[in-house]
Amino acid sequence: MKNLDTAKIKNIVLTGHSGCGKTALAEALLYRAGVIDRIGKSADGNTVCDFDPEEIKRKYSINLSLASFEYSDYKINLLDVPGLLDFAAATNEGLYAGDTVIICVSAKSGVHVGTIKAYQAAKKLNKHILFVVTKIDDPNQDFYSVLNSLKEHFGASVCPVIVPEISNNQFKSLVHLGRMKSYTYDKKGVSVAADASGIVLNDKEGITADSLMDGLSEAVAETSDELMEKFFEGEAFTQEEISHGIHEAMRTGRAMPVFTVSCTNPAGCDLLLEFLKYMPDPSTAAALKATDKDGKDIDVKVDASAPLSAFVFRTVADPFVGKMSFIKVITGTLTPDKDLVNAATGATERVGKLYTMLGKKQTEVTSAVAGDIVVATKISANTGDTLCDASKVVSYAQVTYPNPTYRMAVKASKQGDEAKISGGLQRLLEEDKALSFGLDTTTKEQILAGLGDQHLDVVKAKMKSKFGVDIVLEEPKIAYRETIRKKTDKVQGRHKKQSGGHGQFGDVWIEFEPTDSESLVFEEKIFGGSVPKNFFPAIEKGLQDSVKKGVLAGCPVVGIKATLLDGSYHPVDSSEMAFKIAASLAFKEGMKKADPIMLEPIGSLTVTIPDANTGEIMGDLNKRRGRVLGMEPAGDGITVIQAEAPMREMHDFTMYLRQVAKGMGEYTFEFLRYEPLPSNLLDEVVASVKSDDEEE
Ligand SMILES: Nc1nc2c(ncn2[C@@H]2O[C@H](COP(=O)(O)OP(=O)(O)OP(=O)(O)O)[C@@H](O)[C@H]2O)c(=O)[nH]1
Ligand SMILES: [Mg+2]
Repeated sequence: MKNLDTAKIKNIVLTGHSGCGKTALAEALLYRAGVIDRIGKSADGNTVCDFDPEEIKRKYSINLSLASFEYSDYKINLLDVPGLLDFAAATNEGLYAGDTVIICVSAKSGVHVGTIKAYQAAKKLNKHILFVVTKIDDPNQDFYSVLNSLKEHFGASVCPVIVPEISNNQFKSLVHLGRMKSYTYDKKGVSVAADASGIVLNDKEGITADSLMDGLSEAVAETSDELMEKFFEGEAFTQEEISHGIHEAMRTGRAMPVFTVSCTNPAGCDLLLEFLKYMPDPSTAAALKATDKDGKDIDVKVDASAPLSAFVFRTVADPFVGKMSFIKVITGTLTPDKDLVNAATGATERVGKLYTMLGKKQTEVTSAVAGDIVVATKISANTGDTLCDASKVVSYAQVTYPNPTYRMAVKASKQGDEAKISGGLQRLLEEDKALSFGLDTTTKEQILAGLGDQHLDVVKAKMKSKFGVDIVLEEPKIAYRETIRKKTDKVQGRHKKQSGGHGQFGDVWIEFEPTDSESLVFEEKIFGGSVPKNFFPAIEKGLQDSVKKGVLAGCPVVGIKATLLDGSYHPVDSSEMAFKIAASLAFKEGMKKADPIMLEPIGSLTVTIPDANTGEIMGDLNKRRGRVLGMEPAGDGITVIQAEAPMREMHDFTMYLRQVAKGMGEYTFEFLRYEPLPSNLLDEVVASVKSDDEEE
């Protein structure tokens, strides 16, 4: 690919609900641009963008893929991202790198949570938005309802530009409202144009092209004072004014144009490709948030004339190629073999080779200008790092990632594979920022957390295919505790064994009582040397060992104080070991007499949900034995609920919330404190803890 100007680059990210046709649209655009000579399908596992074996197996996207190609004299960097919420980390990385966000909407199923999420994310990042209605060839398409729904959800700046002619519920042609021309397509997506004046767009509802011109005319009028005046005086725009106005409205982001395509029987892809020229180039896109070398907040515009700075927005850990880093050049020109500074670590870094990507296919390039997106291999920088020229160090703001709330304990299915698990997962963590992995110190389990069951299922499959390790995912254990509620009288622990020769003798009287301290508190109040001082440490050690396993379910005992009051010893038979055993006998006896109870961990919960879901979520929290502490509107139809809930009831909350709030809910949940376990749950919990212990 030849060297380019920033002005000739278009970074387009394809977003939308899962299954709406993003990967198919990338395929159709590549076909129409002459980059590929046949259109692959997700179902056949032969598309350019879904090349990962897991994507081929599952028939949906799980990774961000980049398909760069030349069209006219432009370089289009298409970023195809997953629609499924489990893979939202990749979606967010794509949204960050793209300048124009195409939100795909199926003409069959319309606006869904994925559509709304894509819109909200694009708005938040100040990106240009373009709606592309796909699947117009489908016999169950309902384009004009979908168009109304887009207007209802996203307001008056939704502006139809390319709309279908539907006759007898069948798609006939695409009408370019700006040119008032209709386009009919052959099997290869090549169109023949005809005059569309007076055309009826939908014979069933009598929708005419003229009736759709209002939105378009308004958008055109807003592009200049002169046109606005004309609009208010009711004068018709000339064809040229409309055409220029649409482009201007798109370039400036005043209107959100609506296009229509079929991806499988390609139609409309020629018109869409042509329009992509009018989408902003990287230098006219919104500035990026960054901090300078002194940590001061700055805004940076894409600018080829400034010293180099480039942001690593995605990392792939490929067992064969090594590490691949997807980089967006923000300022200057990135070239191999130059010393750069990694602003995150201060380390000097050299980029060896640079590639442009077409799905999995790499083509080496010699440089990448500001605004371009390329891949570097084997660099040490990580996702989120900025590489810069030493003369001007900046750090770009991070991509925001969803919180990994879906937790599973991870184990090796084969003994001895434990080290391979952490090695493999460390690599996967580099490429997936919505994944976390670490030891739960309370339960001693390795916990893998992600965004949902499909997410962790893919991690499991990748561990097998990339690192050859079979992992097992299980519901994590709950870290129960035991404690006492009553002070005991002094309790005896006496260990005496006479088995010929040397005997064993230890005898202690200990009093047990509740205390605030989590760890055991040990005191001694021995008078007259009934137990010699040198045995005190052994007695304390005996108690310390004992509190590791309580008498109810064998869980650690917290909040207990032991005071050694009395005892006796034998000048020959007493030993440290004998006193340790005596102390543990006293402990067992003492705990039984001190009204022992189980404690369960309680977490602090913050749930952010659409207002309409509050009733249902509150009811659900009640069923989970949760306590709602407060509920506050957070604006924009969102409510925040603060609550506390037992951790044992919350394992499936991620999937539950996704289903109830249709993907629009979020939450955080963190350990807060221990509370007594309700007595009706005691038997069930004791049995489950004991069976877990037996398994080990
Ligand atoms: N008839 C018809 N089918 C389409 C069209 N676009 C996509 N499809 C089909 O819809 C299904 C889903 O398409 P994909 O492109 O994989 O959807 P996606 O948006 O990439 O989905 P995710 O990767 O899960 O987010 C596939 O079976 C496609 O062949 C279209 O324009 N017409
Ligand atoms: Mg896809």
